[in-house]
Amino acid sequence: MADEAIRRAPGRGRFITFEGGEGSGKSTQIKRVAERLEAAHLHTVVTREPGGSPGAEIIRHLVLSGMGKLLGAEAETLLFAAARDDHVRSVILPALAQGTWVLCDRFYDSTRAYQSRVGHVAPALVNAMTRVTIGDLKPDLTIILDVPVEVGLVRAAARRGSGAPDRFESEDVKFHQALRDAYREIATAEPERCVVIDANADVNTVATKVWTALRDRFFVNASNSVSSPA
Ligand code: Z5A
Repeated sequence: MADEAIRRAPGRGRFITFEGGEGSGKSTQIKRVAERLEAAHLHTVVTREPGGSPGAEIIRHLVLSGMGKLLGAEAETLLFAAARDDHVRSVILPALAQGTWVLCDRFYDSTRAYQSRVGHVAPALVNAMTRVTIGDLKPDLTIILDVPVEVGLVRAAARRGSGAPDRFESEDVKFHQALRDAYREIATAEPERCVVIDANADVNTVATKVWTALRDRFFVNASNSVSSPA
């Protein structure tokens, strides 16, 4: 039924971002959505931030190693911005221009949440960087996966196994709780773009909720359809 509705949807791409705290299940859910869209013959690109393009992946390595933190909060923010600039220009905009659906694991809300709201980097700097890197580009839909901090950290630790935690995984519980609050604030401020999903459930249950959010936004009610992403 839903897949039939997809086939009848206008043939242009959409830009969908997935956000949330540590271990919220973004990668897992993006994979499910991509499979479903592809099954409906909608061309889909799955990408991520920081990273997603060769240049941005180099910066990702730098940031997650903790090097960016050593440079200071503002410089680290500039690294995320530089990665985003390359990613947007070389991957996201070309894909959207070709009508491809772009599913992105984290985007500018991560900078707002991690660097600005929790990291206390001045909103003026973050906003200026956002203007420079993305211009008019805005996600058509942002899915925010919400899980209690303890649940997300246990999931992330289980996945990591005996590997060392990265720069953000090493932060304390207070940091991760502040992040969760930050994402809720972002969603409250932009309800037309953001959908918060309770991700403290099994993978299939969360996938159903995520798919319902997509279906409601893009495929069922024409009044919910969005303007061109380009
Ligand atoms: N960052 C920033 O500070 N500023 C920015 O502008 C940007 C990013 C863009 C990138 O980390 C870090 O960069 C990120 C923010 C910062 N910091 N952190 N932490 P990353 O890309 O390496 O990792 P991540 O984005 O944080 O992803 P994640 O939390 O590690 O994972 P996830 O994609 O949300 O979850 P997952 O991989 O799908 O699932 C995690 C595990 O849980 C895995 O074993 C799954 O099988 C399991 N899982 C998933 N769903 C479920 C359910 N429903 N039940 C049970 N288990 C589940």
